[in-house]
Amino acid sequence: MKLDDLKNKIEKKEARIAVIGLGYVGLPVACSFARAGFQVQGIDIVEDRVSKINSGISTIEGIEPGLTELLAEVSRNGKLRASTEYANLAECDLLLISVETPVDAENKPRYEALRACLTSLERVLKDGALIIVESTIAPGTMNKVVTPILENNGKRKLNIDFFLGHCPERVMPGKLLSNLASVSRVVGGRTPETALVMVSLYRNIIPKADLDTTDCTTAELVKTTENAYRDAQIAFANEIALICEAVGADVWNVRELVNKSPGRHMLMPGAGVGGHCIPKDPWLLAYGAIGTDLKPRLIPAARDINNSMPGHITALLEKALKQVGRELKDTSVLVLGYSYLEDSDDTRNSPSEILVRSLNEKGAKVIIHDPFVDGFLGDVLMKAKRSDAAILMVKHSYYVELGFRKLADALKTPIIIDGRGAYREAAEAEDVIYYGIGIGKSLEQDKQSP
Ligand code: SAJ
Repeated sequence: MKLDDLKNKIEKKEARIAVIGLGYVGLPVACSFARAGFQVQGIDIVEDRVSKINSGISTIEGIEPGLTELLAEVSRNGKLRASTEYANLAECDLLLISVETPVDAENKPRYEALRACLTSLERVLKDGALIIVESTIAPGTMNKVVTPILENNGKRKLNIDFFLGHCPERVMPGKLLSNLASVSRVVGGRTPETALVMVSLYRNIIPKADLDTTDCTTAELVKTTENAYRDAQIAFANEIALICEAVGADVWNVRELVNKSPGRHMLMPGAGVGGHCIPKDPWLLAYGAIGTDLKPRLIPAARDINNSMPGHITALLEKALKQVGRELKDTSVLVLGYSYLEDSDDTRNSPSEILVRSLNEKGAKVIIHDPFVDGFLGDVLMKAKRSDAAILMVKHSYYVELGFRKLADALKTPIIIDGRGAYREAAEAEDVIYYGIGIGKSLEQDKQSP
């Protein structure tokens, strides 16, 4: 009966919605439901974030088309209210959780934020409420972590006193709002009836895309798998790049020809894998197997390969410096790109951060440029004039348009290490010492032979 009540309240837009965690996942969701006509109560532990949101100021970094205007509108008309107090959730029928779920140095999930949120929520939970976790979580988390906290030693009974679902986010920084409305979602309900109520809820903000109903465990697996899959694909491309370097071929040519074979879609090798989800989600997936006889092997191996790529870039630089009788110590190195992704200002888990740390540890003097990241802006050629070598870590359009020639001519020594295949033509320039991911040096011998 309670689920039917909930469905009716959703259809009449009388259901009160809570969104807990007002970051790059929660804030667009809160704004979207408010725009759809629901009364939304946002919760966040950061006071400053709450006050900015209540003043209609977006707290999401970077350019997010439409979000600032929408937030201004729904904060002004009162449809979205933010607070740090969970007491404000006592009247909420639907509670969406989008708090951080990082992994620690041992690659185990850190659920402190999730547990704290659930514990606070449990104290004020309205009878018959539906709680939906949007954060990415390891398979089994809904059953082993979320349910026990909310049942609170028998104080409540799942599917009697409250209902549970998992609808993992599929956000894309830079297009948070448009993506939220147009990308399909996996709608995992603890019961099939719950999943259907979730569909009626999400249809208000996702008008057309598929809302695929399933159970919670499947939803946990789909989200972590889709990102582990991408990580493994990238690791495969990186391993092929290393083989091409070893045997003297060009991985970019190999990749182009491989992808002409039906059903092949080899991704791009590169200087590493950063971002808010690809480096972490494979570990959440692998963690799901903890306590079983299965020990995942491919997932950790893929992570290991991708994590090794910044070190490989350093090795290529050391090879290039050796050619001119130099070593890393006291060499000025210009790192081009500090964000984790081209044409983005997002630096989370950036491979460049790992590279810079290792260059500093080896005594190099590091100069960083990035046209999107505050603190690393400035005239790239002026920075090149002070540098003995340049490493391209991020294929920003700005660097592609600049081209390698101006860069090489500005450098004190024309050494270019190419982590993203942006300057492949430099391999043909006699006056440039060029090393690129996946570009084998023996190509040089073929050219010099009569
Ligand atoms: N990368 C490579 N080679 C590739 C693709 C990416 O080295 O062929 C590197 C990038 O340089 C970056 C990292 O991997 O450092 C991640 O890049 P990404 O393109 O996967 O971008 P993300 O991290 O923003 O991934 C998001 C994910 N979306 C969600 O989690 C909702 C991912 O599932 C999407 O596939 C991806 O966006 C996308 O396709 O844009």
